[in-house]
Amino acid sequence: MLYPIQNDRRNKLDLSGIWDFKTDPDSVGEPAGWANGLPDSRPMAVPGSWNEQYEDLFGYLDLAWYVTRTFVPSTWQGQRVFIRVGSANYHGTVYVNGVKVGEHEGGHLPFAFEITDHVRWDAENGVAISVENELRPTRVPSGNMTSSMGMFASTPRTTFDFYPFAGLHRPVVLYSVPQTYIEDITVVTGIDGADGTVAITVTLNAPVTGQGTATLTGGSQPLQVPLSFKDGVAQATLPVPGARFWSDKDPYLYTLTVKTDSDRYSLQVGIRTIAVQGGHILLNGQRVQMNGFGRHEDFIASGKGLNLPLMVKDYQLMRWTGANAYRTSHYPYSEEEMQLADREGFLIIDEIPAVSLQFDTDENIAARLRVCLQQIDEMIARDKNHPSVVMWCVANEPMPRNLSLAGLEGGGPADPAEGPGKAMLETLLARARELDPTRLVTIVTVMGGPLSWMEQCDVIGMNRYWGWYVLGGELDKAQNRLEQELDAVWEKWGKPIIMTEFGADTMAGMHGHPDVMWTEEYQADYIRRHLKVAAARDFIAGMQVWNFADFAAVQSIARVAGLNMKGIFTRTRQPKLAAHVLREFWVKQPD
Ligand code: GCB
Repeated sequence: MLYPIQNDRRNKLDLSGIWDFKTDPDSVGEPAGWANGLPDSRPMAVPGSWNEQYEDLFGYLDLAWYVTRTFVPSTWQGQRVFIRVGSANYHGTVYVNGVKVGEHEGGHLPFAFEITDHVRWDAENGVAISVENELRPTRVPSGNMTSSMGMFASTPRTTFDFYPFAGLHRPVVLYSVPQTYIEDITVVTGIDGADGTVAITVTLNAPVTGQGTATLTGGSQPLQVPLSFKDGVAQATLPVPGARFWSDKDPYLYTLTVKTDSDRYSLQVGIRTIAVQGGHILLNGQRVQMNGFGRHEDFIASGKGLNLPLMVKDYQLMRWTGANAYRTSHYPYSEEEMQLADREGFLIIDEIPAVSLQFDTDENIAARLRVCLQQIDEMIARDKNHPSVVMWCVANEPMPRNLSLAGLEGGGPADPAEGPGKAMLETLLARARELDPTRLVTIVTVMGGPLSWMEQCDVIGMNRYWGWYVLGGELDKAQNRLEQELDAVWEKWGKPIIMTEFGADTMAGMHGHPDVMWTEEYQADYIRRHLKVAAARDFIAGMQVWNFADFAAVQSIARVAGLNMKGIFTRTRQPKLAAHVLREFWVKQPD
């Protein structure tokens, strides 16, 4: 799944802008021909979630239609034309000039359909996309489960703690490619002393024989290898003597250009390796700590929609805290984010939308497994060439049936979800490993979940809330329990541990002496203690605070004004006291 580009062989037309929009709660749009135009509509920005653009749409998650028109020039004629949607959450159906061209399940990942035969050249073309985001138990992530969260039940009824924003969240583009085109490129980099290697596999859309070249620029001189296509596939390795390796400290990017008789495609390449050894993560053979945040794509008005100025600002703020890493909690972020991370040198744990997987009935588990596997396939296909992506995460907080926040496993009867959970999680980890043996794999574990679920991970992700959900206001005891638990997990598995979440809700501007829960002082103290505990343990390979910024969650008595307030920054990106604590630890400042 290559990112569409414009060059001398390919064309790209970005349809971002104001589209026509109309809700369709009774599903009358298709028979009524809305794919050809909406009877009455209101303006809606694309990309963007619909929920925050109009007050009455805040809670609307059912079917809705987006329609726009675009001119397609005849200079594209003779090429193959596709429509590509960056993300439609949760289910999208695409129509071109009234004809249904395809549908896709699952948000946060791109999909494309060929539309060559439906295009009107040198004329206006109608594009309609219907999107719906119903919460269902068999979807990933799931909602509307029969089980309830008791007094913490939320509106809407998600199983997860973020607002289920709906809509076209990323750009919709038309692009054209030659009849025989480069369908995919896989780049795997290696290091041998001071030299690098760039191994390339190029796949064409047809099983043809032919010649091509791969050229790497950005070093002292361009390096080139010939490509010989057989059955539409060519493989070659470029040695890069005296290579400049990609890292969080020096995110150096080369440009790889693949050329065939008819096509040309360029992408950025960072030469790096990633591995684990004992309790450490090694980037280019050197120990690296992955410090930073769990985040969300979330902002006022744009919801989960691509917001480029916000993205640039967030990277600047993360750097200001000294962070060098983050997790795409709880779904793959935009391709533009990944490109910026390559350029800015962030180390990413890339996560599918498998938040709070439940292991209830065989039927439900099988339905979710199918979706999760599809999400892993699509995420790896999309992100496999980004040097910034160093780890695949196939689940966040899979849930035991009887969650007890008491912490360490043991003592009580085995949880009924343990067996089915282990089987499913190991299937997901195996799929990610099989598709990409060059990166690390993980699942992010919940407090009180079975330790056995960690067994097949390369790195153990631990979300722990000692001092917040458990032992709130008792930071001495909480610290003690945290230390015990980290040591026990290390002793059991001997693998690097990243604390993928720890945090305390904090109302910006609320102060306390003594520092009670919800005050800025409490969050600062809580974070400082966690970072000290980690600093004393060699097997902690990263500390990722929950969360980078306050974000829209669901309405419940646990979420003031519908916000999760564990941000180090507010939703409008103002620092809380704890941001300065991070700087103390993560930025080595001259006196
Ligand atoms: C978690 C979840 C995250 C929540 C967080 C919280 O463990 O992974 O999605 O937002 O806790 O703040 O409760």
